[in-house]
Amino acid sequence: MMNRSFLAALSVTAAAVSLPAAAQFQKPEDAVKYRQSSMFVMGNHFGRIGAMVQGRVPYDAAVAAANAEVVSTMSRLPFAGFVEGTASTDKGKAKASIWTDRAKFDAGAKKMQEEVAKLLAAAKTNNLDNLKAAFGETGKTCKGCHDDYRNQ
Ligand code: ASC
Repeated sequence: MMNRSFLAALSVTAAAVSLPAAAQFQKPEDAVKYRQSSMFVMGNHFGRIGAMVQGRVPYDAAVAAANAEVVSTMSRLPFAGFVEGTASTDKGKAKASIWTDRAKFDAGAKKMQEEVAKLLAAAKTNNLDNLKAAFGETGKTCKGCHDDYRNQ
């Protein structure tokens, strides 16, 4: 039953989702922290898959798939944190070219998300060779944007 408070709650939710990214953060540092945190968690779980791919820990298909699920979820988060005014902040390493070259940056993000989707699919095949191949392709998309858009 769609009562008034349900509809009010729904419209609040819709507004939160459709607000510009900048409005989700109280200050620029929060946006930087958000994107760094989400990428940190993504990298951590990607790295756990890497440890299996590289034979540093035994291959366990269920563990690989669970980690790929986290990578997949996290892969959707960082980009809301790339708001204007956060280039070269004290803590951030983002290059200003992200904002002058935003379409290319966004295309790189999309490519990464597509490869992560393939990584998740590969993880679910329970086949280490599939996982290795998808891990390599995904890693290239991480590195590509880091090379272009992250200060060392
Ligand atoms: C990782 C990680 C990255 C990528 C990149 C791949 O585990 O944190 O940024 O892989 O190093 O080349």
